[in-house]
Amino acid sequence: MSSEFKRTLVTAALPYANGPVHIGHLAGCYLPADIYVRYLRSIGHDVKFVCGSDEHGVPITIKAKKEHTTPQAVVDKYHQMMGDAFNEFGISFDIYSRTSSKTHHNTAADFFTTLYNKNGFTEEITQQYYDENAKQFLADRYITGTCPKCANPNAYGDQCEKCGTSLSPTELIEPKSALSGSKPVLKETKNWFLPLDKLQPKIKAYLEQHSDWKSNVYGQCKSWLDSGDGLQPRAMTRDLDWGVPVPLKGAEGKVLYVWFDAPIGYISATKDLLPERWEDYWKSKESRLIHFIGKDNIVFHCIIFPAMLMEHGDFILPDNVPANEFLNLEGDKISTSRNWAVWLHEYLIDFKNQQDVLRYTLCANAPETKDNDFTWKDFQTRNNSELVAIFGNFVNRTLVLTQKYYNGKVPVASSYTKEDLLVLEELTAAPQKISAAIEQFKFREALSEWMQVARSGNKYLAENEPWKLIATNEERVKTIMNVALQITCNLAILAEPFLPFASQKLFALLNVQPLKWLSAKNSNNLPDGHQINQPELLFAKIEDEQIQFQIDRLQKSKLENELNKPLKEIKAETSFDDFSKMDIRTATILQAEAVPKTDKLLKLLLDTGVDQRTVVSGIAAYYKPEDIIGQKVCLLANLAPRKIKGIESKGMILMAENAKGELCFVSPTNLNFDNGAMVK
Ligand code: B3M
Ligand code: ZN
Repeated sequence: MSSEFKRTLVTAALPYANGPVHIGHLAGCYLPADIYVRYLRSIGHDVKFVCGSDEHGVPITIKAKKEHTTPQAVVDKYHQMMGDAFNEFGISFDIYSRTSSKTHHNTAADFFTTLYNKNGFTEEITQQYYDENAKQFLADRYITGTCPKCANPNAYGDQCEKCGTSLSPTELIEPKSALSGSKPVLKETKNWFLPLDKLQPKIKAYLEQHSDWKSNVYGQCKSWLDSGDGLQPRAMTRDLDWGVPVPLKGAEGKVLYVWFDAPIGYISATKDLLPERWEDYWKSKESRLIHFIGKDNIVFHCIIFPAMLMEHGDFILPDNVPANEFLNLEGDKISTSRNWAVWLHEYLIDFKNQQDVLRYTLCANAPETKDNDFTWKDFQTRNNSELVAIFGNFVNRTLVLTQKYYNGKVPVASSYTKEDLLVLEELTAAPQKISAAIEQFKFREALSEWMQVARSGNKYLAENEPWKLIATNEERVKTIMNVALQITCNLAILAEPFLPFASQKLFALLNVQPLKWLSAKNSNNLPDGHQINQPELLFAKIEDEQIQFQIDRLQKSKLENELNKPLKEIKAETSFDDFSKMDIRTATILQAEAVPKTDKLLKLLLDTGVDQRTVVSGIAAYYKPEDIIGQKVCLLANLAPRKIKGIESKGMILMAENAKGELCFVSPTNLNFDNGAMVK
């Protein structure tokens, strides 16, 4: 750890309080932040870890509308739920605060006022959409319309989710207010902008001092700066009624832009945590500020927040922003609205007390440099083949043999072989290797170095076979078991940042108080004769059925979701002339029978009012022949005849098909309609 800094403030992105926490959140930001902080604590560095709920912004007001409740009720519910989930997964925040708190409102308003008094904003009058029925300005998300790029009729004022284009509300064709459905009108409004264009040179200089940042982060920042027109002024206030009120006369009905107030939430949380000492962490050159975030928040933490801090003048700037990429789930983007996610509160029910398994899998597979995929199969393999088969197996054999041979007392190592010394050397070199990786935010590498220690331990036991040697060379077995026990103890120390629950349990089994990182440089942490406790398993095998259950649940939610979605897209335009060529008319099924040697086809005899004819139809999966005699249907009567399974089929019965591919008849609602009535 570089010694130029006396202390470190670590922040993790403040999650929007509008939904529960899923594995993508954990892998993207909270888990790496927690590993980092636990490691710093273990080496004795002065570190504070702050987070909290982001309780402002339009998504929360939209959620409240949907649930017919107030934004406050929404954030109260999810603030509690998210805090609990983090806690249960061992995310060891020193404080989990919230941006609706009084401290935060005051801090954010004061910050704004300071910038305002320093002429840090430009005032601009712009035209914004206004809903005359609802009597309010509309946030971009509250306006829908047709995408000018891909003609999707349900694009939002900030983005078309179909083609991914970023939009501004005025680009939408036929805009509609999501509040009242009415056509919004453009109306003038005044807002305060951060002149990022003017600040660009300062921001550029700042970023260039940090070319050592992770390449995915630095690259994204560079492309913002270097893109066409460079940075643009950005509104820091909004016409909205949910958020921190703009502390200016004449700004009634306006609040601070959520991305202005949210990062100030880190400051407010530190104030709540350390009312007397918070400034040490924010205003001293000896302090280091590190933001853990997901990649969609990079611009706000690397450009906009530093710009705000620079303009304010009292604060240090972020020293590093180790953002992760995204975690996908079973090959698909995680999506709250499509319920394509693994929710932490659900995981805890299905895998009780197995938080470390998820922590391990998410870290081993973390999206550190590129998007990555979580699969349940991989989760099972990581548990069964690594945590159980390597780490768990090694620890358990060591503890069980110690009980069996020495009644749980650490035996004395009388003399080491060359091989023993090599193993011990590797062991005491491990903390340095793991530290180096963690300090560079390479958590996957760090974890794999840790697992390497367990692997060597496992190999050491397998090669030395103390269970055989015990019959012939008792002295040698004492040394072997002493070495294995020292490895076990150091594994507990080094596991702590990654697997805090297993680490704690292992210390308890070894009957020692948790030791700090530096102790892992020793290979004699367990003194001769020290009494250990009865062994217990650290990890249990995860069975195929458990994994299948999870996969089925995901598939089910995918299906349910598809059923609720508008079905397929509307086909390309057709002309009325083309439509009129089709002779569709009502008919009645007179006879029906299965077509032999097929499971899909029925042979039907129809009365069309003009003739009787045979039609072969692929509906056997949905209707039994005996049930559809007398059924009124619609028939495309002039379709060219074709032979199906040797039967001449004349025409096609119209069927409706849902997203699951199920079929049902389309038929006249008035059963008195004669056969042969034209369908137009
Ligand atoms: N709430 C966005 C998010 O949850 C935002 C982060 C704020 S960090 C200051 O992804
Ligand atoms: Zn589009």
